[in-house]
Amino acid sequence: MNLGNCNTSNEAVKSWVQEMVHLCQPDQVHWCDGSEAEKQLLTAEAVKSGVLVELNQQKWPGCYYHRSNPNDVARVEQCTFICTPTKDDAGLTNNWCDPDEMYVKLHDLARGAMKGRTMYVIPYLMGPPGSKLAKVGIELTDSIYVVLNMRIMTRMGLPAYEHLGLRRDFNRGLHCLLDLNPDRRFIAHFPKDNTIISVGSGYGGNVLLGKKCLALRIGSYLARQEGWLAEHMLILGVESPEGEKTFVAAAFPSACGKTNFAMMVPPKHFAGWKVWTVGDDIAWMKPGADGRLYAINPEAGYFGVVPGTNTKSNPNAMHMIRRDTIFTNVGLTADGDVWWEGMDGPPPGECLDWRGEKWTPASKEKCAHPNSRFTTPMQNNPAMAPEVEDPNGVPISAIIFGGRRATTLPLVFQAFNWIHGVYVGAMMGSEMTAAAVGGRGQVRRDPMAMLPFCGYNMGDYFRHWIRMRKHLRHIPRIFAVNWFRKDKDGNFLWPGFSDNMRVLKWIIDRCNGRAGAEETPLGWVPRAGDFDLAGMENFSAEQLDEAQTISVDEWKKEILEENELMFHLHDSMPKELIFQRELLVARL
Ligand code: SAT
Ligand code: MN
Repeated sequence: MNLGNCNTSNEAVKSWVQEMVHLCQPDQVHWCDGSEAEKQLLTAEAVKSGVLVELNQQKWPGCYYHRSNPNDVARVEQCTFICTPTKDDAGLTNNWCDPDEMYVKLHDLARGAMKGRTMYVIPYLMGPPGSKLAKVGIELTDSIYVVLNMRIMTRMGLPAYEHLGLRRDFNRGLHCLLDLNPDRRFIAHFPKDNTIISVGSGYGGNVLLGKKCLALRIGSYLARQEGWLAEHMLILGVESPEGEKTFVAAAFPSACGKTNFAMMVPPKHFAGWKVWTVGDDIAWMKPGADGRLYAINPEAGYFGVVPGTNTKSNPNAMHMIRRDTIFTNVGLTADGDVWWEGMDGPPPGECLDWRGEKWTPASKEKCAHPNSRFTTPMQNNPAMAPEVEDPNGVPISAIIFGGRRATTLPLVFQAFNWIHGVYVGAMMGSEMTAAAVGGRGQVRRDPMAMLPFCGYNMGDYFRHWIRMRKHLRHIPRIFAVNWFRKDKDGNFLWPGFSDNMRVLKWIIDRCNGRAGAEETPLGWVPRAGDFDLAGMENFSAEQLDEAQTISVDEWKKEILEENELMFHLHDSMPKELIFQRELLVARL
């Protein structure tokens, strides 16, 4: 079979592509180089075939629109598998399948699946060129949309081949659209083989294989073997008016405002302060020679939730997505404009909704899908940290765990020490969002926001976290936050968005030994004077107290709800975490 105009001399890459070409039988093979000319060519092709719609180029230069199949708009956890040699290796929080069985099933589905189509070979690098933490993947796909998104989300083409050289340790990713039948949708990971096969979906999280599949599921597996951490965390830097920069990493479940937090503009009161974005979704972290924990962002772009994005919630994002952006599943007007719930300004009189149906402001349905997304290069972010290209990464002073909780969890507290912090992260609960198909609003345990993304047994993952402590001499402080607590009438107790800077300021002051706190059963919390509320309109110290309330009754319930996870992971749960729970009960 014709391999086309192959652009690498790496024999391992060539022979694997050959094997997959033989399996999928595409009409053509296109080896992507990541160039501007290639982008132009593929974009034109995607517009011609209707995969992309060109937006009004005056208003949205370089921007395009895509609508996915209505049955294919979010990650599907029930179709996601970790195929380790034993079920125990994957653990009860993952779907497991025997690798041989899964290979047979998926190769059967992939056989001849690209007949009449083009196979694109996407070499991509996760992480800054030259970084010891960076990894190479090759994704084979028959979706031109995937190519154009991967081009934004990763460093595609030459940097990948250069990093790989003649080695064979690249991630092998195969993606076939098939006919998008949800019954034949599988996202399967083979951690031992550093391999991913995704079939039957065209949606971001299922098919941009560098992101959740490689950077988190396979990444977390490799991280444990190699002594580092692959986490579902944003990375940001806070710069004081004096020029001191403090970096923090923060884990939140999908669609809980990670991108907004990572790109935050401090409120007026914080004149001279600046927040820099290193990453908005994923952190790869490893202890450095100096005993500090260093983090890189393996990605090169943002795949962010669109609804609710406006000049108040995220002014930097509004600036950033004005150009070079692919919008997926938002509303589209006849004159090439886009709209979504929560955008600035009034809605259009009439447009097409995310399904392509006529929509007016009187419609009952949402115009944009709640999980509609923008894909944008990080270079467009006016607050992108220059350190994002540093192969050594940035030193992390604080790790923050957050969830979406209407009750129980206070606005902020600091864990007593590393192991206590691991317990706090491990027992995190959050209300489910539109980022995954299924039970929206229900609280579920989402340890370290990694429940859908940990590529091996969650108990072993906690143990790995506990062990990392030994490799660190300057231990990041660990915090828990909850921006989403509500009063009894259902109103949010904390304004959030730019005011989260106040919480962040207390956190970095704690790390730098400057802010006070008082001890509570949960951990250290700011006292009235430790927390800067100046310049807040309509917000009083009493409201802060309410947001910070620790109710023993609510916590009794919370600890009982942790049982589900404790039972689930009983065989592998580190005893340290069971002791931490006993200590919490004693303190309460
Ligand atoms: O859809 S993605 O998985 O890429 C985003 C997310 O759920 O965090
Ligand atoms: Mn995410």
